[in-house]
Amino acid sequence: MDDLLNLLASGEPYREDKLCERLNLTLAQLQVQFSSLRKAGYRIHCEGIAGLRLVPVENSLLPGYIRIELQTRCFGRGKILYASEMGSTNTELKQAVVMQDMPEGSLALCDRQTAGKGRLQRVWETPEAGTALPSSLLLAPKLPPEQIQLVTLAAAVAAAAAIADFGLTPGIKWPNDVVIGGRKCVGILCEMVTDRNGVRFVIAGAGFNVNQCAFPDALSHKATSLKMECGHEIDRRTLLCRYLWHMERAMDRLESTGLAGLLPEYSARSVTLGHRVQVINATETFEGVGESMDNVGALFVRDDQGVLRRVLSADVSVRGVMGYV
Ligand code: BT5
Repeated sequence: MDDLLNLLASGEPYREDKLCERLNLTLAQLQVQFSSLRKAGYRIHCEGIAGLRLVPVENSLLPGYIRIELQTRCFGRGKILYASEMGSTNTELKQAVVMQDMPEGSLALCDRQTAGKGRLQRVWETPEAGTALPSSLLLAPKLPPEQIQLVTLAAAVAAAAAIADFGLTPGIKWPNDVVIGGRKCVGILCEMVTDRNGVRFVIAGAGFNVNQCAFPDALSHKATSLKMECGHEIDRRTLLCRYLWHMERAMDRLESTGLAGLLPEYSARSVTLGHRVQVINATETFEGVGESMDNVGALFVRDDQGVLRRVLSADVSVRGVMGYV
């Protein structure tokens, strides 16, 4: 079926006899493949004598449509696991990595996530099918172990840049939130897959709020969607492909020059660096100003006594003192 999709990806109509010849199939076998594609949700249009044509379906995350739009070298070009519903795309991808050969750049995507994970055992809500974009990307970062958590920053930079491509002005709240107007529109959760040689893969999970019109009461003061911000629907597939393109560039920079390669863009969008923040960890809460980051992505906060304190993402929440950001 993949070979057939690859041929149809050009968007040109193909005659059935030509397809049979190119793919070395009988007409009956070809028709079975077409019927499977239609069942999976692909739209195939009959253009009379010119043949059959694959017609794009807006907002669809079907792998064949994604492949047509990708502009990347590697990201999104591995295997694409897609289902209308998954528990967690991160968990799905992690299980696939253990069970089968998954190349870097593979993805897990769904329309509705029923057990989306946040950091620190928190829940990521993606209830309404087709309005959000829960995505997980398989990475094999060429980074020393102590810099692996910078992948989270790269994902935040890439997600923000993809959103900016739609004319919005997102900010990055250290370390892993993309926000607009003080409300969160993307959450990022990177998880590692290790073996006895160390980190084998990083699964970069990014949950985009795309076309939601409202959020449950508990989230309404701190969540927003791209549609709520720009007033119109955004195609999730186009957004995904922009994100993958920016993510590939961000990872290239991170791998070649470390944090220095990402810092200008990260700082320009940061709503934490240079801003007043409140740090909440298991034992205390303090306020100060986000000052800088070190080369593993830890945040330095100058507290109100003038002491520079190093904050690691794993064990704290950082809030702006004016509202959520
Ligand atoms: C995160 O955690 O922000 C990471 C979220 C990562 C989600 C993606 S979706 C694809 C992939 N598969 C997964 O299973 N996960 C990843 P954290 O910083 O802990 O924020 C979680 C908190 O954000 C929750 O406790 C809520 O307060 C809030 N929240 C939950 N759902 C939200 C939403 N849709 N929009 C905005 N905020 C939300």
